[in-house]
Amino acid sequence: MRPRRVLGILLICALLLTMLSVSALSAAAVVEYELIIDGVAVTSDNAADILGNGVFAYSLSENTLFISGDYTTDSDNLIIESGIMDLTIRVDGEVSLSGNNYALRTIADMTMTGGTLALNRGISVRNGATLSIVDMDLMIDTDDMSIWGIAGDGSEHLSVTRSSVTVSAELAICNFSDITLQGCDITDPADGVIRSKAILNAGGEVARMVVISAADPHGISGYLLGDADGNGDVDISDATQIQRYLAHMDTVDTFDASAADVDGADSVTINDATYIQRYLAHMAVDYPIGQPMGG
Ligand SMILES: [Ca+2]
Ligand SMILES: [Ca+2]
Repeated sequence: MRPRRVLGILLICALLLTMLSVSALSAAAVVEYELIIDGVAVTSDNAADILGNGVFAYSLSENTLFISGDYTTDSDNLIIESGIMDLTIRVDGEVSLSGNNYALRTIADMTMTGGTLALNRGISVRNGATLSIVDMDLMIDTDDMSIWGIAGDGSEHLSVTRSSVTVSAELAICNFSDITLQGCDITDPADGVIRSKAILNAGGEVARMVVISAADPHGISGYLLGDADGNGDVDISDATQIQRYLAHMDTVDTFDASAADVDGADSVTINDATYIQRYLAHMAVDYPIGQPMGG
């Protein structure tokens, strides 16, 4: 064989080796995220449909885990295990997750939001993380009374915003360094309080059943003084509704005589409409128009 030909073969071999190692590199470029769904590590390869059943999808660009269907497992795995910082879990529609271990454990700050999520096991928050539940309905009803509902490790934070949360478990909501509710309130137990890192019943024990209910759509309890038509804002239409009311003309279905009675005197009179007009004209009014009342 002539030397030039040998050189040519060597060059081709070198080229092939290079191509092989490039393809090996691209295979190795699969990224594994700190997210495990029922024992399956989430990677850049499977993120679009993690379990191959269309239920769980992770978007790296949105840092969001989408859940869009019911899922039941016989395994002893946690269903969702996350270490991703600031992960959002977005529930699409009404979804139920059912398993034998905790439904969810996070060791990093996480927001849950979206539709309605029903779990038969609890949520565990660890490592000082903050769990934020925002604009969703969450139900946890566990028949295994060794399982806690929504639980931290003592130094974690729980924040519930404009959401309805119903938890029935051995200890419903406990072991958080703080629990904050915005636009929602504890409605069960009736005298439930947030104290000692938990939601306690009137007897001072961690409640086994907790219901947190979203406040009215305007995010306040009761009503705004002067908001006669109940739309969450005080404007000229409130004065108009009062005038129609006094003239025995049709008013909106949401007409609120308590909100309309600005001065708290003689029920609803033309004076109340006048106070609203003065308020809208930035003139002095002796009553707290536009402020939340009642509730
Ligand atoms: Ca209004
Ligand atoms: Ca009045």
